[in-house]
Amino acid sequence: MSDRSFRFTHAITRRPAASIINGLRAVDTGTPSLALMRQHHSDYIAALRSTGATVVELDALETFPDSVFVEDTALCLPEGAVVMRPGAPTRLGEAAEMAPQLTALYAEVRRIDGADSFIEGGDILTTETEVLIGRSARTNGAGIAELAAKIADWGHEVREVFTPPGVLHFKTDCSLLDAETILSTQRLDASGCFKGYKVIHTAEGEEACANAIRFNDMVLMPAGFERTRDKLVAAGYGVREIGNTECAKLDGGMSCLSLRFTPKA
Ligand code: CIR
Repeated sequence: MSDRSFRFTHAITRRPAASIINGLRAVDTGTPSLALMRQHHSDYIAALRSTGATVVELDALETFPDSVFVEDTALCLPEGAVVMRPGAPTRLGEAAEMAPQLTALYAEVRRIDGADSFIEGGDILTTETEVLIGRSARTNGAGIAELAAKIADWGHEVREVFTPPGVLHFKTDCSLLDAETILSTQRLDASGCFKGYKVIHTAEGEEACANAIRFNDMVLMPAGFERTRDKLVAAGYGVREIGNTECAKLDGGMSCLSLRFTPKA
């Protein structure tokens, strides 16, 4: 089996804007500290770079408080990229800001442009064999159907799955660990969507660390979830912990902070 779902030469990130304090959140657990978020963000970028990848750091976009969460603006595949149409009205314009960055790196960039289509990258998990998309408050059936049609000729099959109620994105509750293994909360795995994959569950009470990323030889996960970290280490993964307390106040985790890809030469 290949490993193109977790080996990448590039990542795109965007510096947190001062307006992040107005970012979207399901529950108000306090105002994020911009200084601490910047520290965590630079630790995150350093970790990605330590694998040898090229990491683009885009300037902050004050008009869009949530723009640090670049993952939601695009789906990056080996054959090309697709610019999303975020379902959060305050985030819709972030996708257009990302499009030229992708055009500079990819030969082919497509766009979700149906007026009724909404889809955010956080709802999409690309594995070695399929693209899983969770319908959510941000991603609707029209968005999923349009994306499926737009990537079919690149050889990617879409499977619609379920985002648990009250959970922001499908990937809030799961991550790819390698070609056949997923890190998932028990509540998401219980839906049966990972049949055929090996699944490692987050430890009880540590559901908030399900959003991790496998990036080359490393698994980046939020700091402070020791029991899940120990499970991953015991399973043989090279784990790097990154502070995520400030992004967590805005329902963000490791995957949201980057687009990860290998553009076709
Ligand atoms: C939002 O609600 O859109 C942001 N505050 C958090 C986005 C997190 N993105 C992600 O999980 N891919």
